[in-house]
Amino acid sequence: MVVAGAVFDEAGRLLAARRTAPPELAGRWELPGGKVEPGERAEDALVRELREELGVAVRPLERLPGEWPLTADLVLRVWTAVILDGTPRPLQDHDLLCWVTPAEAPALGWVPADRPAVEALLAAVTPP
Ligand code: DCM
Repeated sequence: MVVAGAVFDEAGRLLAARRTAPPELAGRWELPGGKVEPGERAEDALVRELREELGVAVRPLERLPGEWPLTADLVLRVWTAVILDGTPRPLQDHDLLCWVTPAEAPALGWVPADRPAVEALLAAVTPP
């Protein structure tokens, strides 16, 4: 499983991260996250991944209903989350971060799995 964070700021903007790898995904935007390790809880993996990738401490809030296929054996699940500590920076896997309003989000070049997830997110979530 791959877990990703729908991180909102206090203005209701969503954090998007631009991937640097693999080549077919480089330059496309995603909700930051990564693979759950064996024996790891999904929410713990999300906290770990966002600390590693962005240098922030987050609190997962709620899982977005649904999951989106990545590969034959991987699915993407998404949690809303808020930053408890730190300012996100692209430390690994990304070269650029961007806070987008819900109105701006659909125009980003999302990685394929994330586009329907972001559409579901924006339909479902009233940002804090
Ligand atoms: N992935 C994705 N969307 C995300 C996070 C990850 O499509 N929001 C994909 C990209 C990789 C795989 O999941 O193929 C593992 O992610 P990572 O390389 O970040 O661990």
